[in-house]
Amino acid sequence: MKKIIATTLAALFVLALMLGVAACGGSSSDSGGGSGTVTVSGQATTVNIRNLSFNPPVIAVRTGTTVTWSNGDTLTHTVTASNGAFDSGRLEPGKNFGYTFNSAGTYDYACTIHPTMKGQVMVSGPGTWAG
Ligand SMILES: [Cu+2]
Repeated sequence: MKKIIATTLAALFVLALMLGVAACGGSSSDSGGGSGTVTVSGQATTVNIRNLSFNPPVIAVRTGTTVTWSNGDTLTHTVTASNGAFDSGRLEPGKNFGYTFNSAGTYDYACTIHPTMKGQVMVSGPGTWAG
């Protein structure tokens, strides 16, 4: 009987290890940290603000695309382009800010309240959208 219990415990331990590894892998791919550029194929996309970061931090879009920043954080942030192209002003929790990129180029932006919050929008040639 003791052996059965020991075997069961060992099996549970291995199972817990596997679940732990799976959970770790899931959360790291979830955070998107350093996972590179997210290419947007549609004419509109959303960047979520939470935990003092822009998600995804780097996106690639076509001219004519509207990007909406949605502040899902508990703090007020700004979405401010370093080249002055756009500036949300103080974006309170739950508020959105949208900007349509009509000129190709690379747009670096940051939160002026929390300068470590940075993002980038890369805009290339005209997009073709059905309808
Ligand atoms: Cu901020």
